[in-house]
Amino acid sequence: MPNDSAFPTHASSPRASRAARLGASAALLLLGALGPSGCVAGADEEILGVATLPWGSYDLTSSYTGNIDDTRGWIIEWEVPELLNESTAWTAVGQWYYNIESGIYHTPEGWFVYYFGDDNGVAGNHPNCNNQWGSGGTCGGTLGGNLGYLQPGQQVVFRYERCTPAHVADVNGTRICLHVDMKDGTGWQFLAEDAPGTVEMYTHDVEHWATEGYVTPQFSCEAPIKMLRQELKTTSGVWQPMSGASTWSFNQVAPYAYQNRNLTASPSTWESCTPPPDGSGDGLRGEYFANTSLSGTPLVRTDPGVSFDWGEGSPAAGIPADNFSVRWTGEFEPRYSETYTLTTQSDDGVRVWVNGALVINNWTPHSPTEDSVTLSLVAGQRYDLKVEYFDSGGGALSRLYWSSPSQVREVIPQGRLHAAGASCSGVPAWASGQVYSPGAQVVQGGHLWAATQQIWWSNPDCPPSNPASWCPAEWTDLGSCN
Ligand SMILES: [Ca+2]
Ligand SMILES: [Ca+2]
Repeated sequence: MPNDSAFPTHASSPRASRAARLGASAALLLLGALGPSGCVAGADEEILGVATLPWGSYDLTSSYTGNIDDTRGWIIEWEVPELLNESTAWTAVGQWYYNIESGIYHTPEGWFVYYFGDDNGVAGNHPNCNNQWGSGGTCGGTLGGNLGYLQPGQQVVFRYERCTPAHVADVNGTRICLHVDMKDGTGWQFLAEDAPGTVEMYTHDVEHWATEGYVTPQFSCEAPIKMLRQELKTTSGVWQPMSGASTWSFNQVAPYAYQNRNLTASPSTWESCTPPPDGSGDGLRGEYFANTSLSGTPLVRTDPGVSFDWGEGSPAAGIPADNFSVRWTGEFEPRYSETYTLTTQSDDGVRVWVNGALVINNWTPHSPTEDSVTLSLVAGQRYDLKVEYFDSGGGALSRLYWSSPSQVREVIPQGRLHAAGASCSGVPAWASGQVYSPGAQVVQGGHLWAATQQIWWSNPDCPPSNPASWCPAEWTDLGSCN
């Protein structure tokens, strides 16, 4: 892989390996008799955006699960999407490997093609391709000419196959060549790559570097990212369409979604974009604890959903990178009356309750793992949801997906989640002249509060130094009461 300071390096292989490690378990539980509950979402808490996704998130991924060793080539054709916003993020729409990594890329300067490969002296041998990034390079972009900026709606074909002397002099078929057809009328461009024995094959439909200071790219569903055509070359040298739902596995993270997937067609195709908000929900109440036992006074915020990959980092200020726990509470609202599969992806432990019933329980330290439950749900009803999670060391990841016969798997989106308020039932009202220990909880002004310190009736620390007065500085606000 190249490592140029002006360009983010890619780590697709470890991510693919991690996906392969994900185990899956399923349980069947019917909750058709469950009714709606009456919780009201807290509305005054901070709403966190998708910028909480880590740098280099793969928001839409699709993986080929066939036997790559049985192939001798791959053609994949994409259409450049329309970007809805003035994104400042570096974005790959379509990034794929067939030993050589390539893709369609966007920076604030526009769309272009990039590729990485071993430099055998033929990389980027087209006047409008360069090789500024290690052994790979770009075609288009600031290079201009007839391989100038790609435009929305433009189709680009990537063709990988074993090189022949017609492509590269002095080769004997042991290298893989990448040909990129930019539909510019001047023919193919190509480069060579050694050692095809380590072939990988998968795509990331949206890989973006949206993080603090960047804007998450939004793609029009009218001019979406389109994967238009795929063909595989057999060992006997025949190109044939690539199809079959079992060939690709999909994973998507809000705000992106697949639409118009046709995986049983020949060739299989799909589109992806940023759908408009669905539902009026605000997310889930998130309580973050500086221990693995969900104890003590939490940091409280509203999360747009459960979709976090914190890596080796901390989930929030004041919370350690290891040995922390999170409780998300609220309700979720299905779109359809049918059987849903709820799936958690967690590192480490996770457990999920729906309408008070424990439906997923994997409260153990583990590497990224998937757990699922099948539920019969009714459209428009609100179901109580509680997710508890802990990280005991190393990487930390927590996601909550749903899928049904009418929708592909996605993180349960913000609009379909309704954050719980604070649970104030049985908590005493604050009273003047009382002594409160650290962590003691009271209700005051319709909010739940926890004492941040020992509070004496005569405590002089909090101006205006009236011990009989309510002093917010001595308390942590845990949100408005349910
Ligand atoms: Ca950790
Ligand atoms: Ca961990």
